Amino acid sequence: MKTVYSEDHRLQHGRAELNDGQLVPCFEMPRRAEIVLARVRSERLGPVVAPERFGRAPLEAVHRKPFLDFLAGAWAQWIAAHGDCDALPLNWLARGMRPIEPETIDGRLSFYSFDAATPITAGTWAAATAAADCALTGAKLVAGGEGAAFALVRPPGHHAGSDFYGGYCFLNNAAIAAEALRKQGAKRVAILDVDYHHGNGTQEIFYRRDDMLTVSIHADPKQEFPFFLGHADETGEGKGEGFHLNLPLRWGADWSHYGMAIEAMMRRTRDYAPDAIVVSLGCDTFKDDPISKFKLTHEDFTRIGAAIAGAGKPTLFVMEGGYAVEALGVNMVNVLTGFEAARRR
Ligand code: SP5
Ligand code: ZN
Repeated sequence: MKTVYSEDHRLQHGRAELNDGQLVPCFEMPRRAEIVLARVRSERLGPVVAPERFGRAPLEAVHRKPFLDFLAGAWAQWIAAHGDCDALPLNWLARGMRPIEPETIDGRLSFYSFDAATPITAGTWAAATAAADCALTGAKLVAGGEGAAFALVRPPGHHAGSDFYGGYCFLNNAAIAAEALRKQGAKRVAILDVDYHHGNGTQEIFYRRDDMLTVSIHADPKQEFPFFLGHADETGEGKGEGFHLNLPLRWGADWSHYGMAIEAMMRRTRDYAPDAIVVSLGCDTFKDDPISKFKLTHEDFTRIGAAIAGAGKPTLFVMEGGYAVEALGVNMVNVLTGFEAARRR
């Protein structure tokens, strides 16, 4: 399969995030993409192609305009106030407070974000739009009959919602691609999220819709970030009721648990009979991931790819999390080669 990749991901390299009570170097770093690209090449997965540029319209199909304006202008407003250091928020709304957008940059960061681990830098907007363009290029390849494609992107996307950012995510690359697939003729799209963390942004964006199935396997929000979405009783609202499936697993889950969740994910996907699949592909379920508590092995990622191939649908893989950086190339590409090997069978 083709890999869509842009070097512009390097423009997002935050210095520090708040973790376990300390500012530590960002887990979401440029080397993540570089090690995956090296593995794509060494395993001869297929050609690596540059993205086309799609502009604002496909972003506006998923995100609210004021939020996009905020992201595009946040850095300029931040350096005018504070000089050249990463922009992080310091406080958030709680129950009883009013969601009125403030004027100052500190207030606007607080208004649009949900964590202190997602710094905005000089290159954030350029990197995030390049990632969305890679996902959109992948969607175009899949809509054009490619069978499968891989958007090798960072910053990731699945925590970003219609008007909020966080969890290292600014623009929801997978949601933007899924919406583009709908506009290019797919009547139903399934978004399968296998990142360790719940895809809260993706769920929020599509929660009232029945033309997008979202399924997420993730650490139980009672234990794990993002904490406030991803419970098993969230199944959609309005005509979206029944088209959103959450499969939370407890800390310590290994293939004996995860494999059953993957089977449930693929059963629901087959019932839905989508015209295309978008996979939010996180490998932070790996046993050595520094911020996660699942126990998947290198071989388990091959199994995930094979299971997804079983649906037999045009499939776009969009990279999300995975912070055991030295193992990330092997784990990501194992999913893709597992998919291709099963599809040839
Ligand atoms: C795309 C993605 O995977 N985003 C993940 C964002 C996770 N943010 C930090 C979660 C809290 C990490 N705490 C780990 C403590 C390890 N000692
Ligand atoms: Zn994650």
